[in-house]
Amino acid sequence: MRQCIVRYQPCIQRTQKEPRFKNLISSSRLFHGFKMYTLMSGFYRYLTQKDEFCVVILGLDNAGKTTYLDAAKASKVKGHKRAESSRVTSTVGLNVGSIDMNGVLLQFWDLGGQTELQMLWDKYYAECHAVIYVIDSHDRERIEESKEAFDKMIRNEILAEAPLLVLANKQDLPDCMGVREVKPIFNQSAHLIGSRDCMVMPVSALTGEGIAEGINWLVDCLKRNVDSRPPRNNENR
Ligand SMILES: Nc1nc2c(ncn2[C@@H]2O[C@H](COP(=O)(O)OP(=O)(O)OP(=O)(O)O)[C@@H](O)[C@H]2O)c(=O)[nH]1
Ligand SMILES: [Mg+2]
Repeated sequence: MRQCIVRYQPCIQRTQKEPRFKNLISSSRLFHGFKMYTLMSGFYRYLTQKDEFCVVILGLDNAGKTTYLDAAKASKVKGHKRAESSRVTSTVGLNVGSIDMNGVLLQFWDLGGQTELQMLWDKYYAECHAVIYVIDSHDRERIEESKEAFDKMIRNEILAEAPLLVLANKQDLPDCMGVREVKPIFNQSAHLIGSRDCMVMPVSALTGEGIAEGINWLVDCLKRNVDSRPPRNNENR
């Protein structure tokens, strides 16, 4: 004779167990979902993250630093409209701009060049990866003053490994000093420049001549120099 065993399961017990089981499944799904999300977003960040470098733009007042930054953006940023030169006023403090190119993000810090503002330059040295030094090639009277400010800057040990782009600006003006004239003056400081990457280039921030070439050179140097000055977003690699 077949026995029929009916287990007694009180209703109350079933209704208590089911929701607990369901909670377990849903929290484990949530956990895996979260893990997937973290993995996917980390992977996305890895694919899209760009090395970020900071470049400080220095030089005497009126050298053309702010005009240069505008020209640099015009040469590398699609759709950037140049500011009217009559609207560019002397920088007091800091003017910033960025360029996204060749897999890197360049952050430019254009500082004021007036004598009393030069004291602030070294506050930016620790965080910058390269220096652009702008010279007014048309201003023969202040070339020695510019060289002195340059020497003071490169003497600073914090900048020892930072690539240096020296721009003989205002090449569009008649009677300006060409690179052949500017280079020997700044080469007198070769012992201070040492082994860092250094290039003197003729440019016109007004016409845009030579601007893109300088930026390309700088980006190559920054990429080569990552061991001594790692990019901002990647300092722990
Ligand atoms: N002809 C000519 N003029 C230029 C050039 N670059 C800049 N200028 C002019 O030089 C003047 C000063 O330019 P800025 O860009 O304001 O100079 P700055 O170095 O930023 O000066 P501060 O902000 O005072 O340190 C402006 O009248 C510009 O139009 C250039 O390549 N050629
Ligand atoms: Mg300026």
